[in-house]
Amino acid sequence: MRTQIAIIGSGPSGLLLGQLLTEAGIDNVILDRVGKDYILGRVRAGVLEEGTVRLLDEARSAARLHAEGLPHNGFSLAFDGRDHRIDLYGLTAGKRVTVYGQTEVTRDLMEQREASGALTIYDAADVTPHDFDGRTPFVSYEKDGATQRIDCDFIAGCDGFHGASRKAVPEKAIRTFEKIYPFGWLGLLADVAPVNHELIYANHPRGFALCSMRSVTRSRYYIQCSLDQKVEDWSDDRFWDELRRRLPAHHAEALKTASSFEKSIAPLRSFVAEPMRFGRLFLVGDAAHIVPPTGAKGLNLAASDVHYLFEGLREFYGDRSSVGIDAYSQKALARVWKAVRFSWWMTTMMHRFPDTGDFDQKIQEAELDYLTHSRAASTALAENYVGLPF
Ligand code: RFL
Ligand code: PHB
Repeated sequence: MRTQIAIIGSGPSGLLLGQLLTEAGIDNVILDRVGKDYILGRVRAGVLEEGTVRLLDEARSAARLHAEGLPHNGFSLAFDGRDHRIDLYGLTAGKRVTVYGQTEVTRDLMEQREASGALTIYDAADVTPHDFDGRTPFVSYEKDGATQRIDCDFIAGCDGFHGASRKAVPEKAIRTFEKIYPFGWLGLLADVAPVNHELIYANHPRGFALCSMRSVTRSRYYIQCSLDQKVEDWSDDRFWDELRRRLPAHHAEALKTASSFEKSIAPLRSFVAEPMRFGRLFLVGDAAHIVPPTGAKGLNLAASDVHYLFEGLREFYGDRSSVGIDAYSQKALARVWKAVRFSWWMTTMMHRFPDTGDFDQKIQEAELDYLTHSRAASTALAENYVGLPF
């Protein structure tokens, strides 16, 4: 088989890139090692920047997002028993974010891909990129007991942090930067009205908590937990009790609970691989970088990578110019590092670290107090949260 772009990974990066290419008349094939239902069973991000929504519009995959997504003009930073609202809309001259689950983004992109007739190969084992340092790259994989091969012009490695693309790059050609945080997030999903109409990020001596949502009837809550905790240790009742303790009293009293239908623990890490291009192989999204979820940036960074790569590929096929693809890594990384910094900063300010003492807690509270009372500091937070331009 032959295609122009072989895309490894059918997560948001691979699907969005595939849809933009298809719309532009550039042939592409997506391969994933798992099946559609497995991909749609993953519960992840919930906050979309305007740039991400714009790209989904461009991919003609945003109809349901516009009908069902919840525009948010602000969020709350809770500490010292009180709420402090960050007015995103007012501080950024009219920008906002949209709350709409990554699962739904993925579902919409998959449906649009199916309607367009573009090929996705699910349950492909041992997907491996080859010869990307030359002019004739190809991807091999195992399916139905046989080794298959797709020849292509370029390979897009959209296969997440644990994927095969980054691993195929020779060690001497890549540099990685990593920070592992000494805690995780325990997340819970339940069909119950959210405690507040906007998100609440809470700093508390017992640890961080986040009140988010998927709709007006579905809530997504997280609490910071230590890495030795197991999901089985957390009954719903234990989770709700712990969440209540970390919220200001008026929210704790208003919190409505229900049986959860998803509960999982995610470790927190910052990771960047440089560069993001190796000959005819490009790394995109989580395959190249990971941020802790505190700044809600992971999915949005995947979208900005896709934007830079898609524009480069469109120029390559449209104008026979490689200027765009040559600039991909540098442009993407400039935005990535700013989001890595922002996510690290939010994480550091909001969490209780194992060595956080009373002094460090006071410093965090002073920083939060400054942040919520200085227009300059709030503006810097808001500008990053709604997303730096791309
Ligand atoms: P994905 O979503 O991991 O998709 C990669 C796809 O590649 C496939 N794959 C392979 N296919 C073939 N061969 C292989 N060897 C393969 N290995 C893997 C996988 O099956 C999968 O289908 O990466 P992508 O597309 O780059 O998307 C990145 C986002 O998923 C991620 O950044 C976000 O979910 C991060 N994130 C958040 N981002 C936000 O922007 N806002 C948020 O509010 C937000 N909250 C979160 C998050 C991530 C979380 N977790 C669980 C890590 C909250 C959480 C709890
Ligand atoms: C979510 O709704 O899953 C979510 C929202 C905001 C974050 C992280 C996760 O910062």
